[in-house]
Amino acid sequence: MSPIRFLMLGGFLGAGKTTTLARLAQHYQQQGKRVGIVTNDQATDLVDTNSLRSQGFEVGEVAGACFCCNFNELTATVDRLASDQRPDIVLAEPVGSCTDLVATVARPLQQLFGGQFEVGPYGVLLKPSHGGRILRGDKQGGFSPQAAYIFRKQLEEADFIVINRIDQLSDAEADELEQLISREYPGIPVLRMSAKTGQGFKAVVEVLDQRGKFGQRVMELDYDVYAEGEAELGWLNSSLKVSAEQEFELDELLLAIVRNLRSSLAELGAETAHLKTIGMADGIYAVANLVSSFSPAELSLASGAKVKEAQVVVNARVATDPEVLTEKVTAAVLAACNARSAVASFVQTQSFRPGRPVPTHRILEPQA
Ligand SMILES: Nc1nc2c(ncn2[C@@H]2O[C@H](COP(=O)(O)OP(=O)(O)OP(=O)(O)O)[C@@H](O)[C@H]2O)c(=O)[nH]1
Ligand SMILES: [Mg+2]
Repeated sequence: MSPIRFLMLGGFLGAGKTTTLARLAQHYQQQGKRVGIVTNDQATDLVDTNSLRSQGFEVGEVAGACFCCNFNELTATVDRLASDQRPDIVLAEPVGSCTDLVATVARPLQQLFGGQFEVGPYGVLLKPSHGGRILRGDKQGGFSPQAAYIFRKQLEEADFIVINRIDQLSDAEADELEQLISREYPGIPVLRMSAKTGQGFKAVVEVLDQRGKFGQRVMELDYDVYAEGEAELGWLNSSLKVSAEQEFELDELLLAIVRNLRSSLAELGAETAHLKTIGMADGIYAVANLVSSFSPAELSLASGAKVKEAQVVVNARVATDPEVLTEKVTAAVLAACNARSAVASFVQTQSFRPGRPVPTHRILEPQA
C-alpha cells in the first residue's frame, strides 16, 4: 500500500488556512484523488469542521488539544478517515496559535510512521494584517511580544511561506511584506496568493507537489514564551440554537453577531485574532468572520437564505479574559437575536486560556 501524502498548512489565526485547504481539496479531487481533511482545535464545536463538511469534504477533527499535544489522536483520526476509503492525500490544519509543528508533527510522522505517511513540504500562510505590523515592529500588531514571538516562530520553521490575501494588497504592499520576510528568514521561498480568488494558487500547488525531504529546518523554541503567548488569548467555542416565529436572514444574523462583538471588543481595546461564526439549517450554511480589530466583519460563505431556525456555532480567539469574552459573545448573540425577535438557547460554551503545550513527541533532528 502506498503511503498517504500528508500536507499540513500552518499560519496564524485567521490567516486563511481553511479557505486554502478547501481550494486544495477541490483541486486534488478534480485530479481524481481521494482527499481527507483533519481540522484541529483546543475545544469542541468547530466552525472549520462544519464549514468544510458543508462544502462536501470528508473531514475528521482532533478537538480538545492541538495536534502536537494530541499526536495519537491525529493518527487515529486519519485511520478513521481511512476506514471507509483510504485517502490518497490528507490535508491537515493545525491550531493557528501553534508552532514547533515540524518537530512535533511532521518529523514524528516521517520518522515514526514513515511507511504510512509521505510528508510533503510544510507551508505557512502569512496574514498581512497582523503579520505586517509584527514584522515591521509596530507595537506587536495588537498582541503581546510573546504572541508576536509565536507568529515569528511559525514562519521560521516553514519550508515555504505564502503571503495570502493579495487580492487586498497593492503590489507595493506585497513587495514590502516579501522584503520583510526575506530579511528575517533568508532562504525560505516566498509565494503570493489569494485563497479567496485563486490568484497565485497554482504556484502553491506546484510547491506542495514537490517530492523530496522536507522539515529540515532546525528551530530553537522557548516553551515558556510560547506558553505565555498562547495563554494571552481568550478562547471560546459556543454552540446555540436560534429560533423565531418570523423568518430572518441567516447571513445578516451572523454578520450582526460579528459586528456587535467587533464594537464591544473595540471598547475594551481587546485585539481579535479570529472571530468566526457558522449558521446551519437543513443544508443551508453561512459563515461570518472578523480577522482583526482593524478589519470589517465579512461574510465568507453566504447562504442568501431566510430561516426560522438555525444552529449557530461561534469560535472566538481574542486577547482578553475568557470570562469577559463569554460575556461579550453572549451579549452580541442576544442583541442580534433580539433585533430579529428571535430566541437564542445556548447548548454549550467552553471558554479558557490555552494551557501550556506539552508535545507527545518532539524530534529535534531532521531525517538523515
Ligand atoms: N480577501 C480575502 N479574504 C480571505 C482570503 N483568505 C481567507 N480570507 C478570509 O479570511 C477569513 C479567515 O479565513 P480562514 O480560512 O477561516 O482562516 P484560518 O487560517 O483557517 O483561521 P483559523 O482556523 O481561525 O486559524 C475568512 O473570512 C476568509 O474568507 C483571501 O485570500 N482574501
Ligand atoms: Mg481555520
